[in-house]
Amino acid sequence: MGADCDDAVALALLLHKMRRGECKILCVTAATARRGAAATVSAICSAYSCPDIPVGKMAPPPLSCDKEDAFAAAVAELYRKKDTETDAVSLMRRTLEEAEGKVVLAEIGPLTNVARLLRSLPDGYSEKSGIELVRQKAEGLFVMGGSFRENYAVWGRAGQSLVREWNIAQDIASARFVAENFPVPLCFVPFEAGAEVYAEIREAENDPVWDCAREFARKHGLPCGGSFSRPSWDPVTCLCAVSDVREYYRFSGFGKVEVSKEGETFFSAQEGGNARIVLLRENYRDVAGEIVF
Ligand SMILES: [Ca+2]
Repeated sequence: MGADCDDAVALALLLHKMRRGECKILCVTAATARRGAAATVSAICSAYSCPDIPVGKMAPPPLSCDKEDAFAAAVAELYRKKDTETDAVSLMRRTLEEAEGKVVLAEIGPLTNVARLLRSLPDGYSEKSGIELVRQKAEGLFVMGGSFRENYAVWGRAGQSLVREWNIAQDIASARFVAENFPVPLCFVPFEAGAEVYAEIREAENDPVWDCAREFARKHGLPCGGSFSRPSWDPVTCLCAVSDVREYYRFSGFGKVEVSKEGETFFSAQEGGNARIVLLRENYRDVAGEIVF
């Protein structure tokens, strides 16, 4: 939260679905350590009528991208919200331990917190290691991350070089660790699944999602009068996690995703593999109609 405003749309979309009883958000954690990221999450949850959702903050060290911020500090200040002191990994451990059923995880930022969760040791919240906790309590993880050759023909980029996707690139070591070791099904929702799916964010009073979009547009010198359209990498990932999107996308069979040391991602079908990837159908851009918040 802070680098790109599609994160704000993704959170608002999940909150909209929660208010309609289509999902329940157990907690939200900031995936980067920039100032105001967790506070912006709190501002959006409050504005969208769910002020009691626990929020966690990423512990230091910060990622290199945390030097940049397009909107988080400004939105935090506008809504007079402070970053929580609750640690993201502790909050995820507590949430998983206390969950009655299986939990679906969605990651729309770098995979640092998820890798830390897997590596976490027994603590006051749970006697289980992180990997055991995830194995027992998580149904799966949807990752906005990577880019896969399998989609390039439908995307219109056949033969072009692979995109090194941003979330993976921010913390390649954590992405490699998660891809290799995640103990329940992973689903990679790649760059191309959202890059040409546009969500319109409309100007509204006291709407932190609009404020995120306006500040983002300002920072990048983009036109923004009355509304702002942005690609939907994160909203599409959250839709994959909570909705039936099979009209727009296919899911591969299981296999392994390999993350290269340079941050490229490769999928290979493999029996017993832990990962699937999302594949584009010809009409995938129409999923934009499902991004309601
Ligand atoms: Ca994001």
